[in-house]
Amino acid sequence: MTASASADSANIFVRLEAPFTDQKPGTSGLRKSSRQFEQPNYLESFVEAVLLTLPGVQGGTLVLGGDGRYGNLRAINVILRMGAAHGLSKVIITTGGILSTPAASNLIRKRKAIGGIILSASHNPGGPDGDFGVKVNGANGGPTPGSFTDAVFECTKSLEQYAIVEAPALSLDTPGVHSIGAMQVEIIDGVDDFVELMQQLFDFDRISTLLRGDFPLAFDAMHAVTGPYARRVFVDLLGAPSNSIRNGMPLEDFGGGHPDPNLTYAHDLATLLLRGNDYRFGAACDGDGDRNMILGHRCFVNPSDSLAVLTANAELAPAYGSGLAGVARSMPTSSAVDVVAKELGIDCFETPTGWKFFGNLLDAGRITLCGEESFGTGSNHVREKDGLWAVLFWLQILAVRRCSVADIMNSHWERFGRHYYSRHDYEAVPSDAAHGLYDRLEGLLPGLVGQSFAGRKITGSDNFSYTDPVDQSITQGQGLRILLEDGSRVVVRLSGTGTKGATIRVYLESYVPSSGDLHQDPQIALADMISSINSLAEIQQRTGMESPSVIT
Ligand code: VG1
Ligand code: CO
Repeated sequence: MTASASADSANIFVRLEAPFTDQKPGTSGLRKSSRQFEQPNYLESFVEAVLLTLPGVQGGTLVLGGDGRYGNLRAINVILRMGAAHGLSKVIITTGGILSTPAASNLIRKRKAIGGIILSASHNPGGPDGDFGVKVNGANGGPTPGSFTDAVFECTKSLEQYAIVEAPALSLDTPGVHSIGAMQVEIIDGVDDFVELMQQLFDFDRISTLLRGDFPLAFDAMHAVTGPYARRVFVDLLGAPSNSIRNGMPLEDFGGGHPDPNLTYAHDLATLLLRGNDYRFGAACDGDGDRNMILGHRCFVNPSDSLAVLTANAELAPAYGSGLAGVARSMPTSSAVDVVAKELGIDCFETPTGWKFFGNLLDAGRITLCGEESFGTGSNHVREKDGLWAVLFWLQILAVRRCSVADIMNSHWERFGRHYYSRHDYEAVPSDAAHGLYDRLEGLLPGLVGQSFAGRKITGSDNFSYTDPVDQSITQGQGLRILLEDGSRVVVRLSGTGTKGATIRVYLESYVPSSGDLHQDPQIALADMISSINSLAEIQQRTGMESPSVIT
């Protein structure tokens, strides 16, 4: 695409030959390959639409940073110059442009910004051949709602030009205050405010005593954004040995890895904990620091269970000692937390996938903790999921209870029963095949009730729809559910964060009461349901894949 430019005082208006028509944000922001973002004017088009749509840009303060992936610094430079052209009074940016998603959420709230732009494709790989992304958060610090992203998308489709100023690239090496035209650029240390918040929530002295004792920990930052945060927290403040942090240096391509903290992509860490004997606790975070994986010696904590455990033990953390207002989980997340909430006598909400749906409940004070099966856990301290927060919360519980992670899981299941859970992802499926499978299964749903599935009767089936309890907005088409008589269920969804073809996610859940067998391999406990959904949805035939690309 070519473009022509004309200058008006300091502002340059660059005309687009034709608008981009593919800038529809997904589950969390606009996520595309780095190559797509490198097309002339592509990033600029989206940023223009954001700056035209976000309330309060004139004279407002914006928080800006990213996970350090390839394209981060170029995008920061473009957004600063466009922000100046659009009349922002201030942009707060962090040294090196390194800013985790939860730290950004905190800064937006603390500095009363109009919102923030976070440059990240989260857990997707980075580099010239990887992915890039732009996430836009609002004044509450959380992901902007669907109504906002829809408006941005509409704007991109008819955009004729964008406004930008000329300015040399700023060095982000050290904190300081600069200006671009009338706009102030404040460069701050991105770790300070976040760490201060964590110190308010948890008992650092107590956790430090644990870590200085015989409690070797391995934290894998996956060469992504959490390295500097983890070093400050675990090594400098809590006294863990320096080599506790693995892959702690943020790299533009994440060292060629896939910064997704699960058993497949954080395989080295998983092996250390699940097969070795050197560590008692392991954790990893994703590209932008909002996801977490928790491991104990020979013990993997399923994220749905993690939310339930944090809820059941919340009173052990200073910040949550006075009780929880309520909890929420995304629909595909297991009901493990529901059982705990019931016992505590607090509300438990079920929302569609994606953190933005928790925002209203958090803002309204209806919930304190929330989480997703996709390794996301968080609380009302920010409006994003928070990987390091979850790790600290686990350490807080371990510091008080003085037992192993496996002990915590076993005692939890003995008290509440166990929700066997697994997610099967079929990645990079040709889009037609994935949509064909999904549409066909949706068509089958009404006829399924009363039929047998995995030896049990199907008692319900639908495409999940959500009415927000706070603003009554309705969100439809959030995933196909097949509900069985014993409370087991299968959910099938199409991912909204992939960039290659389509990703089919199959979520499987089955409950065993505390009197049942609590120690099976989930793949075995769920085997009947796995084979039933595979044949019902014709997964192998339609995807051409013998097995899922990722099993959690
Ligand atoms: C995935 C997860 C979802 C999460 C989203 C963003 O979305 O399933 O639970 O909120 O990623 O996470 P999808 O549509 O691909 O299933 V992140 O770490 O990218 O902010
Ligand atoms: Co993320």
